[in-house]
Amino acid sequence: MLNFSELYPCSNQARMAQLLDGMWKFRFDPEEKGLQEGWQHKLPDPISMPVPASFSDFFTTKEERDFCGDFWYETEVFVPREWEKQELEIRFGSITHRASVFCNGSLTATHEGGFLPVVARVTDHVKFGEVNTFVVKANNELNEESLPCGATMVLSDGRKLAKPYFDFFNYSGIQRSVWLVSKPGESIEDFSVDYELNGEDAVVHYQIMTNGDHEVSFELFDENKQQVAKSTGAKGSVTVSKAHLWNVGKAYLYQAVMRIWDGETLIDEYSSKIGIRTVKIAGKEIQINGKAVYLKGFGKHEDFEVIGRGFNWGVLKRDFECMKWIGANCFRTSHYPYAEEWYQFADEEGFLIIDEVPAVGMMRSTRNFADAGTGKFTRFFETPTVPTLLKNHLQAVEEMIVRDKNHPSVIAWSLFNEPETTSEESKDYFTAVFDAARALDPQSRPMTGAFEKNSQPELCKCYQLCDFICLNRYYGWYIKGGPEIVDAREAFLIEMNKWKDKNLNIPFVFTEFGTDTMAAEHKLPSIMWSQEYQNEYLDMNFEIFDQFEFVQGELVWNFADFQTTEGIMRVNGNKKGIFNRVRQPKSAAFVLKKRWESLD
Ligand code: GCB
Repeated sequence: MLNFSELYPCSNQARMAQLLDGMWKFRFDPEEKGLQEGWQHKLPDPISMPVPASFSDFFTTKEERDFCGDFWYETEVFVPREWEKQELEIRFGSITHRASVFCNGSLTATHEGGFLPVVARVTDHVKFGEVNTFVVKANNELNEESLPCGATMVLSDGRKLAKPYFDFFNYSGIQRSVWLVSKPGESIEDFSVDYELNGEDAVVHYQIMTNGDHEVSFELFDENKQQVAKSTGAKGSVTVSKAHLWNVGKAYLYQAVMRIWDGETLIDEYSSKIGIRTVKIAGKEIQINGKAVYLKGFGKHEDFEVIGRGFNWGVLKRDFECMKWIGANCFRTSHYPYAEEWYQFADEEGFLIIDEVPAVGMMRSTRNFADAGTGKFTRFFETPTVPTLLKNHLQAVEEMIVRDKNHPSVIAWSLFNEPETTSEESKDYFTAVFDAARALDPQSRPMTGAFEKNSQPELCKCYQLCDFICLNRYYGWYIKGGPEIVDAREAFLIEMNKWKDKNLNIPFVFTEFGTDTMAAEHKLPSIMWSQEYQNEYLDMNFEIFDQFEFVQGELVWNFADFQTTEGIMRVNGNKKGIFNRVRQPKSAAFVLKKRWESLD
């Protein structure tokens, strides 16, 4: 059980939510002296820093861009006297990767993990009718106990440097919106919904979690704001007759309004959009509302010029427009849960999401791409750090499922990306993760994880945990690229036939396949890195996918070029985007558009 409410902030007659985004104060703390020197009260000699944003790409020196260690944020907020009888929380969409939150100098919350909300109860520390100081001490070091996994090295000049076991740049900071929330002492802490379709009608099972005993009501309103169902009690079921279902590309959202009552007097109110739909794995099919859907789309990143991983509505809007134009219906939140606004918009647009926990880098050799995929075994799940890693993994899974469970767009949970899966230890580890996750989702959505090349059918000990299997495969890129693509095709076919021979009778989705491609590079005949090669590679992959009826989806890697750690495998970032980093199409975008439109 989480000891804080993850509900997205809203304002109504019982609650107020004030957005604290804007220019904050900021300071690096390479010597880790901030706490002793009292920075939790006020930052000495701060610089300015936009929130939300990653701090790295604002700077013009490498020392600042690549900073690894402790860093601090501060803002001042006037808290009105009218809020005196309310409970107050400061809520960060995320702070990467760990944080302590201070209110007027007092520690109010600590949090591990950089991609899920940090909520601090500050009621006992704020001064009503006055300006209050909120300070955050954050840290972006990587290790093998936290998610995502990596290491931190110390350079000869004493500076720390992040060494991720993954390729995306270790963007850090307050990367999502911050809210000051005022709500009643007795309040709605969480709610969940689940659906059953019954002919033209739908039964909505609901549960409302409060921290008190007063009477609770639940109402549903349609898009014309007409009430379509009402019930009382913290747990119950309502029937919506002639229900409008939420469908792929055709979203329909009802408004759920929950209230706590003391007789006729309102104590608390919370409302949220919900979409009535079912998700089921039926044999080899992924079914939404009982109908098979083939997943078409992308693995993405939260990544853009200048703001790094910072949330931005404009980037979100452009990404959805590009995804609709190309005929996509799905994306995976590789490799961490995204800002909540992504899910809200996917709910509105009828997009499907595979929601991924930040369990990436659970194989030491992935820090060196030349090693990854070679079968080199690194005993990742046999080290003394594993119990703490598992604890943090379970916490992230719980926070993700609690946060995202009511989004109709979320159709599956991805509980890892490319870990070692061939040892008994990995099997034990992931069995614990899957068992915990299954107990958390009121909608019992399918659970999966993305497997890399070493997780071959005859070796992998973890695919058995999945309701459908996600494969990340690079035959024709990391394996037998360029002139060897004919052999890549053969090797790919051999692997696919091995999966086929297992007769698993469950769907497979390709969650990664792609080639690095320079947006300006053309070559006839093609060579690797040219636009022509990306197209040939995609055609080869599609020809294989289409031979196996259990392949029920293709999420190409990646939606757009993105920033990575520097190295010999990357040219100012990963260039596997179908769009470049500023969201203009490469030639492959037209290949995908043609195929995906024809698959409708
Ligand atoms: C992978 C990883 C992804 C990388 C990608 C690549 O297997 O899951 O994070 O970006 O390969 O391009 O190498």
